[in-house]
Amino acid sequence: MFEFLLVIPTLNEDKYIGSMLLNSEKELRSIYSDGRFLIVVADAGSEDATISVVERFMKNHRNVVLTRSSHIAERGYDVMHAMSMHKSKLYCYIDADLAPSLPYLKRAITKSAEGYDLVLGSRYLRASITRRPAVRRLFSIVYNGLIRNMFSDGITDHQCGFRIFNRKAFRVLSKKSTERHWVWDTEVILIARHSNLKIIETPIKWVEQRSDKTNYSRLLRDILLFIPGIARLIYRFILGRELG
Ligand SMILES: Nc1nc2c(ncn2[C@@H]2O[C@H](COP(=O)(O)OP(=O)(O)OP(=O)(O)O)[C@@H](O)[C@H]2O)c(=O)[nH]1
Ligand SMILES: [Mg+2]
Repeated sequence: MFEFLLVIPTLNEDKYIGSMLLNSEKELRSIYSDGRFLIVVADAGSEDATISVVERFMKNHRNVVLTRSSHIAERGYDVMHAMSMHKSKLYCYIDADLAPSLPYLKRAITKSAEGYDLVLGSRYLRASITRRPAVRRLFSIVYNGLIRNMFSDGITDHQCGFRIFNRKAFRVLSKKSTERHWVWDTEVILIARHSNLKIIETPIKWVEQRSDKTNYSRLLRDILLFIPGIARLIYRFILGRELG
């Protein structure tokens, strides 16, 4: 059994995956000096150089593996599937473009060791460092406020791609999770609350690297995708249709 399993979901990430692998491997080796950790890149059929960058890295690092799916828009499912392939004490996922958050990993792992089942990275705590295009940031804050009020969960960041589950949390989530893409990040929190798991948020550093400008067509696509997803979450977690 591994001490720590890190899953990095990817879709066309050749700009970021190299430094993400290098830095996460270095960080995990400093925390787990016995090397009992595994990094899994869960790729959704990248058409850029992501696969070749990962395969090159794997030649010199035996604790890195690659899983490949041919379906896009199943990030949550891909992460859970990659986790289910390996036994570990802790399961973590971090987005490929979040290398700046890695120095915060040790602190998050300490929270797991203190007994929290779910440790959630957050961009909106006092100690977090966040730089994002203004419109994206505004939408993210509105989304989080909306979900926090609707589900009374007290969580500041429902969509951060930096999380750690312990075995108990992973077992519960694999049994109850049904969302497959972006809404999955929010669903995870609601399932955990519904199942009385211990949850804590921890600060991260999030520096938007892709662009200083908001991509409006992507923003619109995301909003349209979230509306039916939130409706499903309301049905399950507010109208009480979630089964035990
Ligand atoms: N497996 C899988 N991963 C995906 C998919 N779509 C995106 N990803 C990965 O999921 C992570 C988060 O995606 P991002 O595009 O960074 O999403 P975001 O952080 O909300 O948006 P940005 O602000 O543009 O960074 C990245 O590592 C992506 O490569 C997908 O369909 N399948
Ligand atoms: Mg991102």
